[in-house]
Amino acid sequence: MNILLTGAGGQIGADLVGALVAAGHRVVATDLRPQAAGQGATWRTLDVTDAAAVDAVIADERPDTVFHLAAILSASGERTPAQAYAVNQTGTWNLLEACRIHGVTRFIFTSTIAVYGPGLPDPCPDDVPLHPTTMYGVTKASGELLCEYYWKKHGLDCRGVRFPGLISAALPGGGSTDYALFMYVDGIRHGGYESFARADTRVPLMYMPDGVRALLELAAAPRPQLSRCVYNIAAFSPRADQIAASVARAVPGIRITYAPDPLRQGILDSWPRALDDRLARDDWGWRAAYSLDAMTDDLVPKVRALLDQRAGLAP
Ligand code: AKB
Repeated sequence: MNILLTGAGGQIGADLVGALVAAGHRVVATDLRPQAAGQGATWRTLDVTDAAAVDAVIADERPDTVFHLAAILSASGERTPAQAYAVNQTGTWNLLEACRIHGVTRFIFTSTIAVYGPGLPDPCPDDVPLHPTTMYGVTKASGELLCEYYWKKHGLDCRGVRFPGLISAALPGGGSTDYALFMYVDGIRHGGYESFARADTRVPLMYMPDGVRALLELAAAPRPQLSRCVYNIAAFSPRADQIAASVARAVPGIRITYAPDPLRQGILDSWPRALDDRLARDDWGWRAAYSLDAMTDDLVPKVRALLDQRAGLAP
């Protein structure tokens, strides 16, 4: 396939670009800043808030599938709501319009547990009233509705997943679930971490290889099998102190303490603690492969390698 990604320089793109190239697709990776290491993709600069630029790149590259990853995450979005609105809301609109105008076949949307608000059942099913508490959640809920609209009104085959907090060998970037990733990164580089989330915090999380596989499997699923546009997907929902124990098993001697940050803790407490992903399982055979401990065993060497590589690059 001819694939174009937005926000390809972010956490998901870091793993998805390589997976798409390895699967034999032609990949155009776009972001505000093109990456030096191309991973076999062509890189182009793209600001998704610029409608003319979005139109021009879609007209020029003529992708058949677009993976729309560009977004400002929950914690950053509360600090810069206007920017979150521009990137997440206007950016999604710009992409959908360009896809419609230039006849793109398929649009893959990355939604999130942040579309949910407080007071929902655990595990939380796909179809419940959505009352998100963050600009990120508001714009992603709206993006889901836009996907449904463009599918029903214009036949643009929009599909997406509601991602749990994703964990990978990357440096954290503005999400409220970053406490989980920091336990690995700071646990390894500093021997400990003061978590901005309480020890009993519990939200849905997922290891990135499962997240990337979910996008690839959903993108490839025959449309008649899909009963909706956007699906919950789930993996595991440990308490923060259970993550700490899992990291400590693989990195002995680390010290994790807890000093909740009101902004991010408030956001985390507004999300469901677990997701019901039955519809994704039934419709396209979704199954997460990694448990918390299996993730830890795979991730710790990768985080060490990332930190070594960055230390090597440091002046
Ligand atoms: C965030 O914390 O904002 C993201 C998410 C759950 O979508 N990781």
